[in-house]
Amino acid sequence: MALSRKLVQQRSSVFGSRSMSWWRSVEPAPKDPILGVTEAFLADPSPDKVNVGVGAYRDDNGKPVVLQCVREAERRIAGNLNMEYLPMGGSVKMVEETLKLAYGENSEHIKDKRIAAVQALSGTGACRLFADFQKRFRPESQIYIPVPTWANHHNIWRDAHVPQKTFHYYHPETKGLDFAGLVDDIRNAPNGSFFLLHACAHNPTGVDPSEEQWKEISKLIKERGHFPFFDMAYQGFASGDPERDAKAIRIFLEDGHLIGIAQSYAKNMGLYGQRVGCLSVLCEDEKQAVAVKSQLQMLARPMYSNPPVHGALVVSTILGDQELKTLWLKEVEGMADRIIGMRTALRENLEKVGSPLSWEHVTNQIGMFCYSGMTPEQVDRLTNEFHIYMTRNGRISMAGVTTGNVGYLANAIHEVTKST
Ligand code: PLA
Repeated sequence: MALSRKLVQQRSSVFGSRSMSWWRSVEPAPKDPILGVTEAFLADPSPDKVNVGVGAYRDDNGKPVVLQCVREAERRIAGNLNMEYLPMGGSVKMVEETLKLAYGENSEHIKDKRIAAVQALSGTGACRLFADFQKRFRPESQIYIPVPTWANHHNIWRDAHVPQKTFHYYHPETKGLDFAGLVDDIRNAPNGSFFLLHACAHNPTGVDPSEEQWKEISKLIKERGHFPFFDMAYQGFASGDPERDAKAIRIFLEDGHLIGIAQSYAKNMGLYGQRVGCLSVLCEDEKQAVAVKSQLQMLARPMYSNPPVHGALVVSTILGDQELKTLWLKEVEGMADRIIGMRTALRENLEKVGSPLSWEHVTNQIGMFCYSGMTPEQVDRLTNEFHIYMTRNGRISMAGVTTGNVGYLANAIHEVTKST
């Protein structure tokens, strides 16, 4: 008896020490540069705190918004919903409506069934699915990513094991597009490279190419035989009109490119946590599109099997109904307008508090973000002294600025930038 107890003890200590060693080498991961800001904000008890970190739309009282069209769609759905699995490629109706937004209501490509498209786990999931697809079928290729870009782009293509290169995009001195650098990089990339482009409202810079510049970019990418992949996370947030914000994509389509697009309803329908989006790949013909779609599904199946149903149903209910779609378009415009108003207010307040610096870029930039030009050290002071939370690259989420906090924000920005 005593012996067997000893044996048990020995055994458990062997198993115990072995199981302890399994994760001994695991170090804590670095904080996410964007979502880590939200964590720090939530932990701060100060009543003055302001969160202009993550790109999440707030109303003028700083409250999260559920769009009226979404509320109405949910009302219509309620009770009619079963909880069955969607197909691996997601809701066919949602995907159909989503393609119209990107490729155009009367797109030939949709009619010709040349687009392989699946519902994706919002914009992130669409990018990741594409990155995995790229790795599987073009394993030798690399992806060119703009500098700067949404930080998660680097993680996504890294985890898909696609080698990354960067291309020039933003010019810190002019606070505008580095068009010459961008053009050079497209020219010098090996033929047949993948280029990641923000379709509109570039994150984090708020700087988009002009229509003329897009035309040149498109021609050059075609000449060099590159593959353009568009991340369209903010359709509607640049101009207030989703149709106008699809301009860059339409230019590429006119030029006869084969393209890929990641679409997201997180921002423009306020469906952040529902994780609803779409990945599409324009193919040479219907047969190829069928094959590509089947492979995208094949990638999804062992990862998450099939996408969530609720958000997809909300989207298809809204976009499939003229009245709700009109309401949605009005609400998107309303969100974009409030942000534009806050840009003007921030600039005016900075000028009012006597900042000698130029803040013209605050109103020139478009979309959800203002790329302020503040240094990481200045951002740290904003956080430590003023409880203002934002990413250390100086990006301000204009969607978190309100009539109530814009004066406080401007004053704090002036305080930390006046000695430069
Ligand atoms: N692509 C870009 C360019 C983005 O800015 C974001 C979100 C996404 C894709 C992914 O969005 P989704 O998966 O929610 O559809 N960027 C946010 C949030 C708004 C984040 O970092 O996840 C941002 O604050 O930059």
